[in-house]
Amino acid sequence: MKIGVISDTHDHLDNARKAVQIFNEEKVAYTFHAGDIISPFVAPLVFKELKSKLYIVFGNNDGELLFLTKKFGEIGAEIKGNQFSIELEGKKIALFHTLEPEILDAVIQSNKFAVIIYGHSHNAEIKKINNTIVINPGEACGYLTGKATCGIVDLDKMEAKIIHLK
Ligand SMILES: [Mn+2]
Repeated sequence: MKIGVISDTHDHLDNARKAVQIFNEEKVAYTFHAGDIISPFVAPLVFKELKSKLYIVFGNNDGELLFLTKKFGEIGAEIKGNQFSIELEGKKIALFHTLEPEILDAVIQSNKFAVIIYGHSHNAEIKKINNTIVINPGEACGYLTGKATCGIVDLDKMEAKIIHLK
């Protein structure tokens, strides 16, 4: 089973659409958004086309919390506050926008999660530490680094990849 991973879309509709298209083509079973969506209208304009279940946490730039929750709720997605974890096929996934480095390290070193997903830095990175895949899919918007990216994790193979959106 594959999961789609995306963060920091920051209202870039074209890149978010491309990511949704890739997630649909790759037939991901779930998609995780690690925050900084910004505008609620991104739900009906872009993420409505996503075929998989979508879980979202807020980022520090998400301000319209109530309307974001409402509009994403209308397309069947779930905004889970600032942090979220779920078990899929016996593998625990953690999702948050950011953590202090020492706290993030402690969560990684706990070995309790198969996959840890976060964003915020806008820098794409994949690490495998013990049995945990730690993935920052980078920024889907591409505004800060010039690299617009998302990610896909294969939970069966325990492999992750970064995908360039442009
Ligand atoms: Mn951001």
